[in-house]
Amino acid sequence: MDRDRLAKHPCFSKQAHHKYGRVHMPVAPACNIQCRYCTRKFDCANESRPGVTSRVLTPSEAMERVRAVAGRDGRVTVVGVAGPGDPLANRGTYELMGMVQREFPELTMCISTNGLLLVDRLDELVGLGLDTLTVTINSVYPDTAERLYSWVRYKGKVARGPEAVRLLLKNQWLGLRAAVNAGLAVKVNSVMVPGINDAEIEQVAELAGGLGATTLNIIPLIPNAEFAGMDAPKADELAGLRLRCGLYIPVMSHCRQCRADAAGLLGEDKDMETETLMALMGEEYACSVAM
Ligand code: CLF
Ligand code: SF4
Repeated sequence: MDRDRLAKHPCFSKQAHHKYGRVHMPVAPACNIQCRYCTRKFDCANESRPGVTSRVLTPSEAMERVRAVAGRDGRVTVVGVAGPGDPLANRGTYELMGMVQREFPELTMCISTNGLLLVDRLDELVGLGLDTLTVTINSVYPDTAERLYSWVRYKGKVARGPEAVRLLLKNQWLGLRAAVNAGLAVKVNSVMVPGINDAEIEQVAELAGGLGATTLNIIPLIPNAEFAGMDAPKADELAGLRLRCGLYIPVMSHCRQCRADAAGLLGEDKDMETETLMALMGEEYACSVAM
């Protein structure tokens, strides 16, 4: 991974996030697993705040948006796909990557995945110019994972229980190692769920750091779906866990839990409809000034 690109990535570099932004393309509606904290009406909870994406885009529509946002705003250095489902489970992700690679090779391509398909799709992703990758890994042990995931669909078969989570954990950890070995900068996201995996995230940190991941992002649970009645972690619990994990791997602390259609600097997001309106108004204003 090119160091200059990483230095301009708002998530991988804390210094960069005041100056550089990203645009997320919601081209991935389907998901191949069910996290117990996710309701499918919302953006992927592993990477996104639960605000519905304005709409799902086709790859061609997404490309129009890349031209409109990244083509006009030099601060946007990264095109990401982070939902609303799992990017690797949707052909639209790969089609969009091919288009971005041809038209905007200078932009960093970033994907966030649950990791189930990572080993299978890694060569294709690297061939399409992937630079940075996030894998959400919430546990090390199957017993814990069973409390976090209700099913996994792999190669057309739906599995539940120990068989399902063993497959998911194996693919996540093997995928992480393979992605690092392929030269990608890899971030691990862990959703902190009090009483279920909070005591295990230090082990995730140790393993991920040992395998060469670049950074760990601990995301506090946003209670939803089966976990709607649970408490989110308290700020001091989150801060303490981040400190302890920092012994093993650099820990990200500036994540904004973005929408799947976010655009601009982190935390400055507008939904896509507002963005379109602003662009139109900007054009009209420019025309009226020129006349
Ligand atoms: Fe998007 Fe994620 Fe890439 Fe960043 S977001 S796919 S790594 S370009 Fe960043 Fe947003 Fe946090 Fe994600 S602040 S939710 S860590
Ligand atoms: Fe939801 Fe993302 Fe989990 Fe899929 S991977 S169930 S979209 S949180």
